[in-house]
Amino acid sequence: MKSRITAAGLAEIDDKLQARERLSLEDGVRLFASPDLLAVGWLANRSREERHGARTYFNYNLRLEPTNVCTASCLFCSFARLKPTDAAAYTMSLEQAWDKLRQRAHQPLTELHVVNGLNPDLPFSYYTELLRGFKRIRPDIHLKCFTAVEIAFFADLYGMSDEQVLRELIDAGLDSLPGGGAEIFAERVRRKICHDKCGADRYLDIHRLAHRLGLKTNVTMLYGHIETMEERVDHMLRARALQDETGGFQAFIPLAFHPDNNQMRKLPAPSASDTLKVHAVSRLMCDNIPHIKAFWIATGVDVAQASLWFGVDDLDGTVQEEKIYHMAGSPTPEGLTTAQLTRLVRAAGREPLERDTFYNIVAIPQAV
Ligand code: V47
Repeated sequence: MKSRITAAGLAEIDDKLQARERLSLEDGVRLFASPDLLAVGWLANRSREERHGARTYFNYNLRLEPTNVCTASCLFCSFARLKPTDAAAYTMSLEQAWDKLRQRAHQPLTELHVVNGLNPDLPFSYYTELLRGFKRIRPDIHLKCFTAVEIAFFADLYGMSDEQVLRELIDAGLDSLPGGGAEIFAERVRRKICHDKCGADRYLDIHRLAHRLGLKTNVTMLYGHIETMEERVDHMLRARALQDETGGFQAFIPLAFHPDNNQMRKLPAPSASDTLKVHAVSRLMCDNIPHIKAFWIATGVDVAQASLWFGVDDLDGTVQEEKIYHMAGSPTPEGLTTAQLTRLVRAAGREPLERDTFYNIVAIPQAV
């Protein structure tokens, strides 16, 4: 492999990795520029195996999006509806949202992942009651709810500080924050694709604050639209810098842009090789974030499976009821069973493990 790494122009990067030196912005850009996908993947896989061996994680989770009414006008979004009167706009009552969990009483769920549009017509008590109700129905379930963008929106709308919002939500049962809303941190891109929601600094400040208050969080990166390779690597480096400070990120999650039914529909979707490369480079750049997650709904199931040799050690979970990607044209199933996840990990020659949100092992799946 050494000669292939050298031929790919990656010998210096390989030396740095072996000497445990950190990769720079230029190194990241060089990895993206390399035409040798397998060489980049090999480096990422080595880092993955150093940390996790063949272990590959997923969880038994449920996705819920109680409202898609949203004041923000992100160009890439196919889910949000600006006006509550729009035919496809919806807001669940608390009972309807709680019913979604009640209906899954037979499933051994360990996590509920909740995200919403930025709905200006709901009181703050909607969200605190939502969480309290979920915990009443299933006291053991982990509530991973509300992106940093939602936290910022709540603070501005209800006249609270970001810290007050987080403290009240924690009091109501919030256990961690998902990574959504990060998009691309670079100002040039944000101005174009998501100008009217919380900026990169506030996103990172809210994660910093959440970590200080004892919450774990994830961080995402929406790729494959108008961003440059430098901007991708800059994004990874900003996540890495915060992780140096707090250690509170559990997973870095690249999210492949889906172009259907949104204002950027003229753009092509990212290719499979770009997706594999983004995950591989994420593993190499974000050297202090333990898990690199392929969200199979975004990558597609087959590419997520292949990514297990390109730096990825986590496949999110069963998901179920996802709307954001399916409204943007994702052809993936609504959910996967733990048996299906187990089979696809094993078929890739990796070791499947069912985890909880904190990566404690819940079950070692038997051969199926
Ligand atoms: O922030 C929206 C993205 C995100 C599109 O924390 C789109 O475990 C592609 O954050 N094409 C929400 N992406 C999803 C998310 C997430 C997913 C999986 C796991 C976790 C986690 C978080 O979805 C948004 C935005 O970046 N998104 N529209 C689209 N058309």
